[in-house]
Amino acid sequence: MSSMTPAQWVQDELLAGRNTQPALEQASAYAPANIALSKYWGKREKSFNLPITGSLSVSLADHGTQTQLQIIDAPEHQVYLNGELQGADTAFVKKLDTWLGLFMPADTHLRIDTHNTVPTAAGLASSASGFGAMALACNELFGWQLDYTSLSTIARLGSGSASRSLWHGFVKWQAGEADNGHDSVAYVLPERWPKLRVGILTVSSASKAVSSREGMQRTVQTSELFKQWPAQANSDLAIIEQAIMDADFSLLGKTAEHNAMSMHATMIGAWPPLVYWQAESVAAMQQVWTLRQQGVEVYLTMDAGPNLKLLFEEHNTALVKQVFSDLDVIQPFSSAKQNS
Ligand code: 2P0
Repeated sequence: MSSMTPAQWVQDELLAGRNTQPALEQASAYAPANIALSKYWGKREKSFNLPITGSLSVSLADHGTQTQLQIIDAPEHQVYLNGELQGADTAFVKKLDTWLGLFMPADTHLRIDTHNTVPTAAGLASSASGFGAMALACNELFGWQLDYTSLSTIARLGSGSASRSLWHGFVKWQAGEADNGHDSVAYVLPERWPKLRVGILTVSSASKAVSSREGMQRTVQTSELFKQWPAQANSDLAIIEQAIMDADFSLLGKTAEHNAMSMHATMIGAWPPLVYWQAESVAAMQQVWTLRQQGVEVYLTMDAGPNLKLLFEEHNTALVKQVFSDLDVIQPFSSAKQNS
């Protein structure tokens, strides 16, 4: 346990010597969603969202969150999600209020307009891009001039996976060791992989019954299989980093799929069991494996939801789309998007 609260750490250390009042009336920012190739599953500390292991993701280019902030003369923050005003008692607004309370003067209120281009709460990492965009927009609003790696710590305090959503490209979030998380930061990798494709196969865009936050905690507390997880996660992370450096797609895909399936095994071994898959998810997995047996190199990964994310390279796009005609194919390294 840290001797400091997250708010004390943010104000006294991260933002020491920087503006405590907004410097602008409004600001806006965009952050991409991200898909972990080596997953974050399990915290060593809850209030700072500190992970047990590091993780590595690829950002989803134009699939993410655009957020606009404006200072308003009102008694509380007004939060609009995809154009709809959200009630003050919704989980989303409460989470945002808590996060803003880390640094926002008590008498300053914002109108927050946040637009997701991925289905909210469907396991497509919208809380990651949401807090990523908030962190970037607040950096502008206050004129903090923090570098992105420092900003990743404040994004993490909103949602762990948000620490990976500040950049395009491959992003690594290192676990760190400190109690206050000053070393639990993310950074972008220099490698680009223009031929890499991520296909989003939406089985259901309904909100999930068990949040990843709750699911992660239940797994850590009750799953015997979770004891095996940190060693595998650390090893997978190192292998994936090497596969990226070597541009070895087979190794990348195989390790990412194995990592995701092993994470789900820890969830199934929790009590009560945690199964985010639906029948359609399993049917789609079988189709991926059949396709692979037929010689098409395609791998899958899944998060805390029923949807699949397929990993393949450009030359297999047509063959993959023949089987999954509704697939939303993303080019993480499309030329306009740099990994910075
Ligand atoms: C990931 N997930 O690495 C993993 C894989 C879900 C499965 O990060 O409690 O919403 O806010 O830190 O970031 C989802 O967890 O959880 C997640 P909190 P978060 O992408």
